[in-house]
Amino acid sequence: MASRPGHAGRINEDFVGATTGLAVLLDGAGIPNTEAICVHGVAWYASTLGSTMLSCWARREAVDLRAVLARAIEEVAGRHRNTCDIADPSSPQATVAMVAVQDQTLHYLALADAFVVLGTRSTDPVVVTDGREVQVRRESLAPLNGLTTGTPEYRRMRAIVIEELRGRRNQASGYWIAKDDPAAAAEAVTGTVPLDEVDSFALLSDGASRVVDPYGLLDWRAFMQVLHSTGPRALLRRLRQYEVGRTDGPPLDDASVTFAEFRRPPRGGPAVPRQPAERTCAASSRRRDAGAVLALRGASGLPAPLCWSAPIAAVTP
Ligand SMILES: [Mn+2]
Ligand SMILES: [Zn+2]
Repeated sequence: MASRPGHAGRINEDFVGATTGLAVLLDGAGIPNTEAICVHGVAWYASTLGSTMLSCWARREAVDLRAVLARAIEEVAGRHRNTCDIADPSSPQATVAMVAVQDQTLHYLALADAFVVLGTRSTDPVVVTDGREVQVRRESLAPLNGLTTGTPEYRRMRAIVIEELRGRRNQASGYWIAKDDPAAAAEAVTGTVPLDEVDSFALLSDGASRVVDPYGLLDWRAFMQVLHSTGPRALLRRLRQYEVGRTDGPPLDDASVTFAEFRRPPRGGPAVPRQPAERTCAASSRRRDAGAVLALRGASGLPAPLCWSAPIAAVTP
C-alpha cells in the first residue's frame, strides 16, 4: 500500500490500513476552515474511522462489512459528539473502500467515490464504485458553468450551489458518505465474489483513480498489470510525474492505493481448463444511481487452497 499527500508539507487526509482478512481505504473530505465545527479535523476523522473499522473487525464485533462500517461510524461519532457539531453538513466525512476475505469468499464495499478493483482470472477487471457523489456534485455545481471565476456573480452563485450540495449530503435525494450517521453504511455498494475467481484487488482513493479517469494514462487492465509488476508506490510516482506542472486538470489531491495478490500454491497434476467467469450486473432496484454495482458469479468447482498475501510497502509520507 502507498499513499501520498496532494501537496508536500500538507497533511494527508487519506487513510490506508489492513489487518488479517480486511483492508480499508478512506478519503477524508477536505472541507476547509471547519475548525469551528470540529476541533479534530479531517485527517483525524479518516484515520480514526479507518483504525476503528480494523479494530471492530479484529475484535469480531461485526463480520458483515456494512455492520463494521456502521459500528465504526457510531463509535467515532461518540468520541467527538460532546466537543464538535457532528451533525453539521460540513463536519468531517470520508469516502470508504473495503475488501474482506472470509470462507473462500471476497466481500467488497464502496461508499461515495472510493474504488474497489477486482483483478479476475479471465476477464477485464471489475471496477466497483458508488457514482452518486460524483453525479450529485456535477448536478449541483452545473449553474457555475459559463461563469467567470472570481466575479461577484460567480461568488453569489457559488454560495447558493454549495448550500444546495450540503443539503443533499446523507439524504435519500442525494449521496451518502461516512460522517456522523451510521445509516450511511446501509447505502454502500456491496457484493461478493468466490475467491477462486479473483487474482488480486486494489483499493483506490479518487486521487489515484484519476490515472484511468480522467487522465486516461492507463485502462483498468493495464492499471492492474502495472500494480502487479511495479507496485503502488511506482504507480503513484508516475501519477505525480504526469500531474506536476499541469494547469488544465483538477487540483492535486491526496492519492492512495492498496494492492494485494492471491498466491495459490502449485497444484499437482496438469492444469484443468477453466470456464470463463460470467459477469452479471446486479444493480439494486432500491437504490437509484448507485453507480456500478457489479458482482461476479462464475465457474463452479472446488476453491483452491489460498493464502491472502498483501505485500505491504512502507507508506510514503
Ligand atoms: Mn480525494
Ligand atoms: Zn471533532
